[in-house]
Amino acid sequence: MTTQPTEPARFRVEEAVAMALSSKRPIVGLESTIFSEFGLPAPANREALDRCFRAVIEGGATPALTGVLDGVATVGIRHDAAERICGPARKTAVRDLPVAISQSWAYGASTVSASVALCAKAGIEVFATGGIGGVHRGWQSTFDVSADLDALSRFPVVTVSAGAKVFLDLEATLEKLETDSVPVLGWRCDEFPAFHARSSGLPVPHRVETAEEVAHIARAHWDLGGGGILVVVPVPKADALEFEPLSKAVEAALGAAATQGVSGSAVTPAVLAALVEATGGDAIPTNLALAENNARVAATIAGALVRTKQI
Ligand code: PSU
Ligand code: MN
Repeated sequence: MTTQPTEPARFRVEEAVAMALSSKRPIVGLESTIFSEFGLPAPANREALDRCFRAVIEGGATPALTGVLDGVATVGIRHDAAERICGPARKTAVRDLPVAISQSWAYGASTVSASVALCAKAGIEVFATGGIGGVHRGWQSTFDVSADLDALSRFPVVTVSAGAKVFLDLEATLEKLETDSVPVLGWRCDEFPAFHARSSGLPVPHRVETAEEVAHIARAHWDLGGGGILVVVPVPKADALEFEPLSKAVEAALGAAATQGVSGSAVTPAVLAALVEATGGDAIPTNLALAENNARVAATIAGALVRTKQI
């Protein structure tokens, strides 16, 4: 009898996260794209990583950073790999995951969609990001709808985000979430937050006040066979940008991206970079503050979910 060659490990849950899972302690998933060259410019990306890790830990949970490293889809990338995480990457959504694994990409930075998929596979119930991708303006002709929305509807994970960026079509994004049966919960707010700004003028379908409420809604959703839940948290007041000047900056950013002729997965990183420029860098501290705040809220929700599981 011949022995089969050993398959290389393609999916790994690192030890700290594996231990937290087996002892039923709270865990918060984190994406890597926001920390890579596609998210925030250096050195803000490194600061974001440090602050998010700290917020999760101080909130009593274990951080589970996701990404593909040397062809291994990894959940729980350690903080000591921070330099690599903040370095050059290939943007990796769900559709790219099998390729990143098979072609052994050195570093595939996971977007929200890939991170939520990996969290679900590992059994992690809560995930924090800055802002989700959504339906792009002009979707009628480009068909550009982020795979984040599809992942939110498919995988049973609570995603915590500061809403979505104003360069998207936020109204269409909310419509798509409704079509896909994703409960959207406003964290102590009545309006869908516009990432840098606390509100967009669009109402959220439901408002919640506590992590326990979110946990009960999630359990009920999952009992009924539901997929993901989106919790939207407005950026803290002290760090928010005003909606009006922000909209102007967005127009400028979209114009700049269109002039460069970018399309597909390059659109979001290009507009993000142009937006930082158009706000004279004002967008960066706001982005850092909201990412940290989301990680903190996610940790409290992870704690509440663990408690409801034990009932
Ligand atoms: N929104 C942000 N910052 C980001 C992203 C979105 O405010 O860094 C990243 C996330 O990783 C998100 C991805 O999942 O962009 C969405 O890309 P696309 O629009 O190509 O689906
Ligand atoms: Mn797209």
